[in-house]
Amino acid sequence: PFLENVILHRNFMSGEYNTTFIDQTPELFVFPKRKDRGTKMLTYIGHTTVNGFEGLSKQSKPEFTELILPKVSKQLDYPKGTKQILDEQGPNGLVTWLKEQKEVLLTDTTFRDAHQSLLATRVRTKDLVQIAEPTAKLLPNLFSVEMWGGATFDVAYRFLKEDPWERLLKLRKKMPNVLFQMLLRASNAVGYKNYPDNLIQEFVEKSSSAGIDVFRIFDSLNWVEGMKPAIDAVRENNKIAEASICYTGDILDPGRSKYDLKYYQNMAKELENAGAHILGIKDMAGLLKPEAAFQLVSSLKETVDLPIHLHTHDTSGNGIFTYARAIDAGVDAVDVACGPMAGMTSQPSGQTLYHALEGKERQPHINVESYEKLSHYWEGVRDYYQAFESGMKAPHTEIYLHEMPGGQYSNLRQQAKAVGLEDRWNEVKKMFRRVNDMFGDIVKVTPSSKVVGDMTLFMVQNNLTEDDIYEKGETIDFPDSVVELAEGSLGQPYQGFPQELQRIILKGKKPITVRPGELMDPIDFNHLKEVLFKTLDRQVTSFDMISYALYPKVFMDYHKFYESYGDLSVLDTPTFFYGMKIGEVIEVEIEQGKTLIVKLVSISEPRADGTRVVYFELNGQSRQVVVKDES
Ligand code: 3PY
Ligand code: ZN
Repeated sequence: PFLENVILHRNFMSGEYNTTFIDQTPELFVFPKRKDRGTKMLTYIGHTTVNGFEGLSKQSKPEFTELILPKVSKQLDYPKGTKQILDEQGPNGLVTWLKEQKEVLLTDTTFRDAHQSLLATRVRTKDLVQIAEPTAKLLPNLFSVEMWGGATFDVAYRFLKEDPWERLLKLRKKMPNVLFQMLLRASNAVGYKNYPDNLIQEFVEKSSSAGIDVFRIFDSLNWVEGMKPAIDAVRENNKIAEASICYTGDILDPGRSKYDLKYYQNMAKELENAGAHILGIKDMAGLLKPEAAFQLVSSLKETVDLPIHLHTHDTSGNGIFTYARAIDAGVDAVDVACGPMAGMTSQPSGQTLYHALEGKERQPHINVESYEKLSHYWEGVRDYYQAFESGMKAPHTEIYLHEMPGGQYSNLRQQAKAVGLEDRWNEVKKMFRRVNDMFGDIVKVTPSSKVVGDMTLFMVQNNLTEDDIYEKGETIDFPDSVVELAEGSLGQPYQGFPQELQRIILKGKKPITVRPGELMDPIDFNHLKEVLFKTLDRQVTSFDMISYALYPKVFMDYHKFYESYGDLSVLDTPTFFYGMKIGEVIEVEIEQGKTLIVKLVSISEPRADGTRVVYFELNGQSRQVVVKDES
């Protein structure tokens, strides 16, 4: 272990020691701890085998087929891609190049939104890193790979017990040729509330240096004012600001005049003036119908001089048709996912789009057979995560009524189930739309969509009607998130929050009208560093500081978990979720060239104190761990 840590590293010995070095190689700063890695890992496996994985009902490990990794030569150089264009020509050079392309360009979202939308964001770094090099070599013509942001950050720490920064650094090494794209919730960063401006700046700077190239920035209320600090920060770091409009309502419906073409044109112009390099259209719920896509893209093309990048979700089943019409109208790039991770609440399939555009001038220049090879891998990986599937089995056109974003549908359903409303799910969906209308027909995307969801569950659970809210509202304690929205803590909704309801919710408190960031004290990073140094008992990276500032409790819980169980990112996914079967043998490569062979031999009956002894062989030596049986 000594050899791998910092003291003998050549950069350290040569004196080139700085914080970037710590950030890029945090593993070198981990010094041996008392409890060895093997024991920690066996404790985790024992615990998971006996008690199951937190949040999943306990079941014995299913049989999975072996993953099929496409063969690509390690010796073969990476073909040059968009990353080289950005690095050599800068953001403006890249934008010029993008505008010159005849064919439609593709962003692949398999590494982020696809699994956020289908599998509750649960795909682990290991399963991404294994396919990273083949993806970069087989699909070098992608515009970008969306692989970070949105919910990935939070879920990585909270549920997968892994560090999202490490994911970024590892993937970057394996994919040096294609732009990396992330979803940034403007002043909400990768969280659910507004943060101080200096945290947004620090976040953008450090994620840029760790490997993000394209920042898709959106505000959950489409409030451009709230997006400016993030856009400025991205520009300062010489990266691409893809400032986005969140599409809501239906421009084809004359009854929904709040969000009409004019509204979107105005917002696009504002974003261009605010410094966008690319204009994103973020159709987070999949509401953009084909003809609407044609009209919207055509008119935005006339309004701004920016490339346009369209993102949709295929929930209704209309995704490909929507893209085809947007492509007719000249959209520059669209988001797709690899076949087995596409469709339904995810993005439309890249392969399907390729075939749909056969015979068309703008068919993307990708090797579709390569995409199919990657599909074989993803079919296998998706099975690993079957426990997190949303249950949606067919195209769902009701989306046009309730307007829930792709990632929220399964989440809210789970939340409804957790509070005993599973049988009333149809009512929940209806109420979601009711609440939208009560809130003045509001843009619904994280975190505003979560507020609509919270209010919905609150009303259904307490059997409250809309009339009840207006009649008895003074005596009702509303969920915190609802109060925060009404007081302006997430920013300002278009045309304001309905005043009567705002008064009822705020009960005399005055709402703010300025950008929440203007009222917040900046984060004192030096102080944070000291606190973390004392608590973590190791060198503190800038990444740790940002994560702690965004999610103090989540980060600390992750840290405690790591202290007890070590680095679990090395475990294969079935073992991570299901533990082991008696007699099973697994191999765990804990670092390059160092593999542990683990066999589960037997598990004792529960003892008087409620613990069980789990007997293993570790590299042929018997080892046992004591695990509390929580059943
Ligand atoms: C997110 O913010 O996580 C989203 O994917 C919104 O669509
Ligand atoms: Zn999305």
